[in-house]
Amino acid sequence: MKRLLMTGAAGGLGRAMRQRMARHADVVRLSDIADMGDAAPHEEIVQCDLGNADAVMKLVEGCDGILHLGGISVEDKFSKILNANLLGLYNLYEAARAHGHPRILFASSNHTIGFYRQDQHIDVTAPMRPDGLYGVSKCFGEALARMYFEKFGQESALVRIGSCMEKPKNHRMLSTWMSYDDFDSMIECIFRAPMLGCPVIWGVSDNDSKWWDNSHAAYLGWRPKDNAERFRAELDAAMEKPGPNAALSLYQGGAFAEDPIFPED
Ligand code: NAI
Ligand code: 15L
Repeated sequence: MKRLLMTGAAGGLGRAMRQRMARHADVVRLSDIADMGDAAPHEEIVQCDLGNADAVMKLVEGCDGILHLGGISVEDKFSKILNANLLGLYNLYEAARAHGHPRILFASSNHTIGFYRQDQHIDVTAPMRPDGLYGVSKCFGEALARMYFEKFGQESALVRIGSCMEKPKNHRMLSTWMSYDDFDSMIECIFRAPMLGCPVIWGVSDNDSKWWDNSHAAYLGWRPKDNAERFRAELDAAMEKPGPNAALSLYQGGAFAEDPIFPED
């Protein structure tokens, strides 16, 4: 790509992926509502609120791919989710429509299906079962992306990320973990594919205990290489396994299933 936009650049995943993005595009435009530090020679920095339609329209101009990581990433007050994840996503897709349909990787989440139990194995035909308002916002995002595909031909990958971090933090993440290397190779496959369409893809490494089946997306050629199993002994030594009736052991979305609806001020 000539110019890749990465939103959410100041967040956990954005910071982890930032340097790697240089191999995907000549110029990487970074954006977030928060401070992103100084730009490297191949970077452009644009600080803005995804909820600001004019700012997002300018942000997307000149980009031929978008890695959309920005937004509220856990359960929160609905007003915050509404601005960043619903209005923000609408603004992004409208800007993409106005600026030549750059391909979009939308960071969706396993919390779209968080109420499935951990003894169930599912594929992308399973009905959504969001485990909170955050999960609902990702269901909205997937539906919005799908509508822009059907109506305008806008291609997107709807990546239901499990837990993308350096290593799994608890026993549930032995199933949900995706390594940074595997995410990076997924990004490459998504932006290189001659034809993408609008697939839902599970963002998970090749974990022995994974719950999700990606066989429908084999045409993208993504072959995750990491396996969370190598962290099991370390986790066993570091913490007790949660009891069998804890949300962390019962639901695919883990503790998110127990989150309250956060009141507005
Ligand atoms: P994060 O919370 O660390 O980063 C999100 C970034 O979005 C933050 O830097 C924040 O300032 C920015 N942001 C929030 N509201 C904004 C607004 N109104 N305008 C502009 N920027 C705004 O989250 P993380 O872990 O980096 O995740 C990145 C994306 O991937 C999120 O969309 C999250 O929902 C999704 N995801 C991440 C998973 C993970 O394991 N890290 C798992 C599933 C989904
Ligand atoms: C998510 O959607 C969150 O953004 C992230 O912080 C993790 O908690 C992840 O899911 C998870 O389910 O482990």
